[in-house]
Amino acid sequence: MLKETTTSELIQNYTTYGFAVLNTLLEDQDLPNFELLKLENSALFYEKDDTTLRSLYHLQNSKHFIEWLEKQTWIKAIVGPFLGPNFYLHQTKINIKNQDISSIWPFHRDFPFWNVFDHIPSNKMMNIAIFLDDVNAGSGELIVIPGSHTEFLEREEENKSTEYSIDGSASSDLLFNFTDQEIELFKNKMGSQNIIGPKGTVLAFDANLIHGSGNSLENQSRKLLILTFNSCENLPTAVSERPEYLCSKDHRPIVWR
Ligand SMILES: O=C(O)CCC(=O)C(=O)O
Repeated sequence: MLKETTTSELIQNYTTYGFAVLNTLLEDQDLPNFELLKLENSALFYEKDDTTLRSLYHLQNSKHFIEWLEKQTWIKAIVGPFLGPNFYLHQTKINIKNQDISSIWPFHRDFPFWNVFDHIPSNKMMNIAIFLDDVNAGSGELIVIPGSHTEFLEREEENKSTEYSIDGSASSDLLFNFTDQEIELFKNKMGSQNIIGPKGTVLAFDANLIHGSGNSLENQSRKLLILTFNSCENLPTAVSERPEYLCSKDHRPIVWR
């Protein structure tokens, strides 16, 4: 089990750069079982060929997942200082990377999806990403722009009038993305970091951090579990039109065992 990490360094990195990689790994036996999650009623999202699995959403449908989650008290220790004692799962998914170009995630921030489409008022949210496989350079690793969580372009104001679509929410044709020039500007100013690491690596990242990933040199190269938490003090102000698997309507706080 991951030790309940002292949070001061994590809080400092997370606040300054918009992300933090934990200094301990989850052991194999402490990771959820992907095959069980796939069997237990998760929502499956496919690539453009309609055959290759891109993402498994709404893991909350799985008894195995809930039993696993309730035991991860280290999550409470990391997320609690930012979101307060009570928070719930807004979205869960496992992204599976492959060689096809449609496997990319264009550079984007997450919070516009949750604010504009799901009516969550403020960014009292946090992503915890857990590597279910080793992630190497070229295996479709996540790339982040450190510090971008507090730097916005003026034109991002227009995001507020974007119409939602399923493809625009979960495929490589993602809404709220940036032009190549905009990303170059951000990278020139702030640099970028490729997040690689062994299976069991844990990354916490801010919902406004600009991040994305390319396709992979290998097939089925890595599975990345992403848990998105929202504070119970930051409930949506209206009901989202998006399906339950993209925006959970269950706002009960997680109970830790
Ligand atoms: O799996 C990835 O590489 C990126 C996922 C992502 O950016 C997202 O789910 O918002």
